[in-house]
Amino acid sequence: MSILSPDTLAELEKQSIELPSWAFGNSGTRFKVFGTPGTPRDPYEKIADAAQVNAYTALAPSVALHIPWDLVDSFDDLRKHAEDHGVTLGTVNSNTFQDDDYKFGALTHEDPAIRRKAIDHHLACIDVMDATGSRDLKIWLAEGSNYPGQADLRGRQDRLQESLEKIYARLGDDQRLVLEYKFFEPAFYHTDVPDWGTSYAQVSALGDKAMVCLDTGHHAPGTNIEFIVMQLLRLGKLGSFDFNSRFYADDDLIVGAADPFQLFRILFEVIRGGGLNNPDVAFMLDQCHNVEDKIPGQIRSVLNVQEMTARALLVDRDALTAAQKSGDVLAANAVFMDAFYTDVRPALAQWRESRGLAADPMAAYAASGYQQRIAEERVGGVQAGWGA
Ligand code: LRH
Ligand code: MN
Ligand code: MN
Repeated sequence: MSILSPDTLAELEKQSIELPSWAFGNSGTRFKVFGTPGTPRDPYEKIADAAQVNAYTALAPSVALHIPWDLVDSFDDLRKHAEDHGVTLGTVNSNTFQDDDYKFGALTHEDPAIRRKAIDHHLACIDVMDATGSRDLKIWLAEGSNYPGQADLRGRQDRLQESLEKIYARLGDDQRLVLEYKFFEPAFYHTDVPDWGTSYAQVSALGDKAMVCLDTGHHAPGTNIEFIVMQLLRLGKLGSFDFNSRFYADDDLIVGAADPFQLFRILFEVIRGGGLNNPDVAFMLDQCHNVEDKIPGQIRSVLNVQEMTARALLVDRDALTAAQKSGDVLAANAVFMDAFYTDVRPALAQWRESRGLAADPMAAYAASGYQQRIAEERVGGVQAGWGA
């Protein structure tokens, strides 16, 4: 008898986690970008690699794009390529952080011509979504200021709202806008969308098709992220997750690597709030693999999310509620911790085998020879990476 009940397995079977195309390209820090043999040279190769993650886990059926990093001549063709590899194209991420014109802002800029340029970039992203069949436009803004007095905080907030209104107006009936917040970096004194409250205020003013994106790496140390998850679900405004982990700032490490217990607590609130396998909440990774191989890094990541989801589903909710209602603090905590400390890996391996998947996706990928093959075949050309 598995420790995972049929109901739990049914939930796990429905789970899907979108992969970021940029996780497959080279990345690094401002000190060094290390190249890796076999790194994709274009969006087509990134998608082929992402499809490997799905082939071994059945957890990652879609790939997010970042524009202009993933610009191609024909998005219809890219869509067909994805479908041929058994995946779909997902969220389209805009990029207003690598253009000299945006030094002092994009959607918030003082100059209407620069704002227009940034708005037009987002409209072009929606054109891409029309071709790829993507539902979500994800907006993260690198805008802010470094010194007190440098910028008119209030004016920028007003201009942001006006710019977002123009983008929102272009969305199709089945399309959405998700606004990602981040408390600092690259701006250090103030950021125009620093927290969930600001994102919530901005998207609420737009309408039902605008939601908040929560990136787990975008909070000050010690922030109770699961509380924010609870609140946004309660308000019906949690549109998507960017999963990763961090020790210090926006580290973009493998989700669940730094603090698996935090991931467990977040997923518990997702389940509690009805967010698991809810089409309104998109689960994505937003990570970079600087020193480890990228495909196994992504396989490890989706498995970490699956494992913590399984553990969170194991929480005995009736026993928890009873302990909470009776004020039995230690019993409530024990119910919670019992689930967290349950090793679900053997049960998940067994379940995978019963579905025709490899019991150990990491080992199966390593044994497949794919990594060696791409290292041999992908010679010449320029490896994809941030900005390429
Ligand atoms: C910003 C961010 C955002 C970007 C991605 C590359 O730190 O999290 O989601 O699009 O990194
Ligand atoms: Mn992100
Ligand atoms: Mn980030």
